[in-house]
Amino acid sequence: MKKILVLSMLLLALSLVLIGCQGQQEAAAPAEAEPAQEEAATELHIYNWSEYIDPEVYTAFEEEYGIKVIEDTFSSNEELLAKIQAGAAGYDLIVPSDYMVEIMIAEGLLAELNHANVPNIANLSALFSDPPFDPGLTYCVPYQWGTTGIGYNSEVFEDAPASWAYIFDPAMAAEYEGKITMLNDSRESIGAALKYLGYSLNTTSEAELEEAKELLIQTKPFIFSYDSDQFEDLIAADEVVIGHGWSGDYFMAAVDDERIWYVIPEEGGVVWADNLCIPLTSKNQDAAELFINYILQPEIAAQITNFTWYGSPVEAANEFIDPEILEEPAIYPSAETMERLEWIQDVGDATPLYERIWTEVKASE
Ligand code: SPD
Repeated sequence: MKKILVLSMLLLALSLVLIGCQGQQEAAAPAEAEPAQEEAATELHIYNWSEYIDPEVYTAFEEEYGIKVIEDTFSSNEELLAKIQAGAAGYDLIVPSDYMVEIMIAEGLLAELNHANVPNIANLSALFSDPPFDPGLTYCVPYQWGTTGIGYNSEVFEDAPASWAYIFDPAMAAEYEGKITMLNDSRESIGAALKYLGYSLNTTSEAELEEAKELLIQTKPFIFSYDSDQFEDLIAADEVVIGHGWSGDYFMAAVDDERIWYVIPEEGGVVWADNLCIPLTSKNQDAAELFINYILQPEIAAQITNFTWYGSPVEAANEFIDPEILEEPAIYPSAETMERLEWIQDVGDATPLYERIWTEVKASE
């Protein structure tokens, strides 16, 4: 009798445990079975470079999908990285350059793209379909590309100042003292000095980087400002006559002021591509992918290039791009010129060295 009682109690305990487990499984089931549903987005927050899209593209997207686009801007990849690393969670799309995509992937800051939502990826040119910084376009889609070189006032320079010597050779720069700008950008400005010295702009040699630092410090008295936002406007305003900057920004300024022009230095410069990526913290991934797919349409991609004067990675856009842009060798460089250009790459452990050098250049008197 006692044995039967003990057995019954054990059976009762076991059933209670099983019921408890089942209850727990039932409670946990929805989270495991289905990912959290995104609410239909009414807003899309983009963190972009300034003046990097025709605002009409935002308006047309808003009208078509009823999603309001809110843009915030940054001036360098490092500023973008710092903001995302600090946990800024409000962005659905960001626009890092090539090497920064690599860094952000390694730091786990980006969401993988759902390619099923971005069928217009097929419109990309082969050159941009499988970039080394994001193989298979797992995380991002190339947005625009361009070069970094020299912008100038063609009334001051009869012949294009096609050498970094105009900025870095003290004898030449002295002639334009206080009338020169350089980008406020560690990798770009140290990169220009490295190119002038004949080194790779991805060097990790401390000696070469120290040499570039000394050159930048020696050049500083001739510099009006380190500026990545209005370097082209400063030529238009006659504040400066020459500067280090991004191709499209100078060409765009030339639409209103035909004295402004741009040249790729003979020593070479930077070729870069900026990319649309979704931060891991975005709550509107579907809407972000909808926008990416939207701007990959040939006519929209061309509209963006016709506004920014930067190259489009969408090959099918070419037939809609103004011939003046398509035929400009400083926007779509020849294969020969391309050989003189270098992509900025993630320099890994040497990154703090670049940052220290840039801080020292900026702090020097
Ligand atoms: N006004 C838009 C400029 C975009 C420049 N991005 C290029 C970064 C290359 N390091």
